[in-house]
Amino acid sequence: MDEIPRTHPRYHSLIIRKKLVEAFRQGIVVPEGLIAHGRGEALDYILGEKTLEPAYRAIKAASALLLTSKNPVISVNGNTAALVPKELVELSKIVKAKLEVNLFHRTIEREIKIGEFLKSFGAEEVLGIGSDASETIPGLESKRRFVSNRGIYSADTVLVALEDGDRTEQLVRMGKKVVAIDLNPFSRTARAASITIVDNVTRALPILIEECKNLLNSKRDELKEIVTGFDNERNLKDMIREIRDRLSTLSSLEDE
Ligand code: PTJ
Repeated sequence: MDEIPRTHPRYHSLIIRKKLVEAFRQGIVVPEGLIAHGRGEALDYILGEKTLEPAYRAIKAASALLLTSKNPVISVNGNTAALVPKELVELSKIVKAKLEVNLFHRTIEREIKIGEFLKSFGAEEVLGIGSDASETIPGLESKRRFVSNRGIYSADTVLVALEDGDRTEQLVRMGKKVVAIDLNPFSRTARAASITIVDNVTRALPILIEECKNLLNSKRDELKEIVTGFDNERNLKDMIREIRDRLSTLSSLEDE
């Protein structure tokens, strides 16, 4: 593959595309994952390709929630494995969360490949592969319904990224807390989740890791207060207002 010159104005964006295309050729990412990325890129442009204030607030609440959960699980799909494998493993170690492969376009070959890929970045155990995904999320038609008994099925908190709305809704119905990372503040996932981080997963995860490290030694009561003080609906509205204000500034004429 051609080298991308570091001086290219869209260097980072091109590197991310390259990672996804390589992971697609390796059989980790599905073609639909490339389409999903395109949608994400368009939304990221509207955010100005930076982490906005409401996302920082959601990240803080998500960190507190993950640190106070008994059985937190990080759900991994093809795109997240390709984009942030090192960070997924690091986060799982800091908050003592299990890693579970959960795919929309599920095949045993991809499950195994993603599991091995995460292990090459230091993961000790990866759930949800083959017969380990023997439990079923009720009310879900897609192959995302197959989950591990020790993982998503019994989790109290599940972190999902680039997810479809159906599973988030069902997980919440099962009584679980869901942390979603999604660039689309209007998606069903964003609205159904307990805490939605509207940001690019490539920016959000490193910030989430830092925030978890910052809060690691905080008292449980303080962490619980951060979680209960967070209102997802309000935060999503704040995010949409930020986007509106940004677009208003960009569209205003100087002499207005
Ligand atoms: O690996 P699989 O088989 O589980 O399939 C994964 C995909 C991504 C194909 C599957 O989950 C899917 O089709 O997702 P959707 O329904 O297209 O939703 C993806 C959401 O993630 C959309 O709202 C995108 O805007 C958003 N998104 C795309 N790229 C990013 C993102 N959010 C955060 N960071 C990104 N880099």
